[in-house]
Amino acid sequence: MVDFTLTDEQKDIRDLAHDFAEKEIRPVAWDYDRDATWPQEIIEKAWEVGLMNSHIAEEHGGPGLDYLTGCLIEEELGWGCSGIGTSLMCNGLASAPVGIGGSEELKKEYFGMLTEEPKLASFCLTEPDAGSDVSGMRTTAVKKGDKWVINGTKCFITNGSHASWYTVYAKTDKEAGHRGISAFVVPRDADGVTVDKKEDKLGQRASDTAMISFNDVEIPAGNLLGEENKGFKLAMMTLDRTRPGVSAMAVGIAQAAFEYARDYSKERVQFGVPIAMHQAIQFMIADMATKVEAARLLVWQSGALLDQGKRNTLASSHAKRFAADSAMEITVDAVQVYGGYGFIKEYPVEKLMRDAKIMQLYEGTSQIQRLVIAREVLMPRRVEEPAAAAA
Ligand code: COS
Repeated sequence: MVDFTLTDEQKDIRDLAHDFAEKEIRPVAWDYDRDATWPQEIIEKAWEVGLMNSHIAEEHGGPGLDYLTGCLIEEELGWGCSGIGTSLMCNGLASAPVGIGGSEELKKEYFGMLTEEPKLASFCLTEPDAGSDVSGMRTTAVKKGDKWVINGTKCFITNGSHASWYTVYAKTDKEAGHRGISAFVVPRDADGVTVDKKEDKLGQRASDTAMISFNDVEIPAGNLLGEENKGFKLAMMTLDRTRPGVSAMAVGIAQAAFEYARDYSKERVQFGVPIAMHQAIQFMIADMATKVEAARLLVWQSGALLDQGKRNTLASSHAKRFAADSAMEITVDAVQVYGGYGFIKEYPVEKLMRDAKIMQLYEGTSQIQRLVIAREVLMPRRVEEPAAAAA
């Protein structure tokens, strides 16, 4: 039986997140966007009410929520403001490799940092010359006695300026391509870690995006995540787990744009009637509604598969590709429904259009999702991996 009914607990958490988005995020979101202000106060409040670190298991101090419930939270926060939502949710991305490959000691120490205080962590994969092509990274980690020494530069790191620790990917065998990458936990206060630059962005301006350098950074041997040279797979397994959530955030943006366009079309009068009476507008609103529904169902499917302990690579790429592209299309159409006013910052939808763009870029571009989908559809591959455990 297929049943899309949420449990009472899931409904309660979704309502909590919606309420938080409506009361704490929406009233200030446009100011934060204009000024690119860091939402520290909102992070502290969200942490206080239990909306952060949803996947961290109870034994490590988190709520241990399932992935589908995490998606419900992300959609609502994305509906409030996806820039602030990205800042709130980034701990999930940084934590996932620790949850999959970290030792018990690492989980205790680094998850503890996030659950005992409203602290942040970042995921450092991308480099100036290695975006979609992860194997092209140049950061290195060299074993010296009981330490690893890390050198390199990572870019586009969400929450990078404010993180207390980083999950860092580095080459441990330069000749071995994707089979020569390993992942590590690096504390922010280690000698040689520097935040070089904060990016000035088109959208999601309340989120922090930074360039981080690691200059002869020494970390204990035990900070290796999983096995040496298995970091590429760890990154792919991480993205399988986090793409449902980021897709949910795209659904949140799309839902917000749809609601604004729907309501405005009933108020704005042209040719003597509300523009919602014109079929050209009705069809745009109808297409927005269908895309939001379809994207949400793909998101739920990709999260539910994880909760069933099943591999969700194909489902999470379907969700990410469709939800991101739909959010872009819907926000562009929302601006169109608003007409000239849609182009003016005083009205809400141009921000949503700018915010939506990053959904087609981060955590794998829409083209990378199509690549994954094509491979999974044309040449299905058996990938052995542990069942999807909570972080
Ligand atoms: N889970 C587990 N293992 C996986 C996997 C997954 N989802 N996807 C691939 N693998 C494994 C493969 O089985 C293969 O294993 P072997 O070494 O045993 O052969 C290995 O990883 C390499 O896979 P593949 O040949 O598909 O790798 P490619 O170099 O062709 O890269 C893409 C694949 C392009 C899909 C990958 O590099 C990618 O996702 N890039 C985008 C990265 C990204 O999202 N960046 C955004 C920044 S993070 S915010």
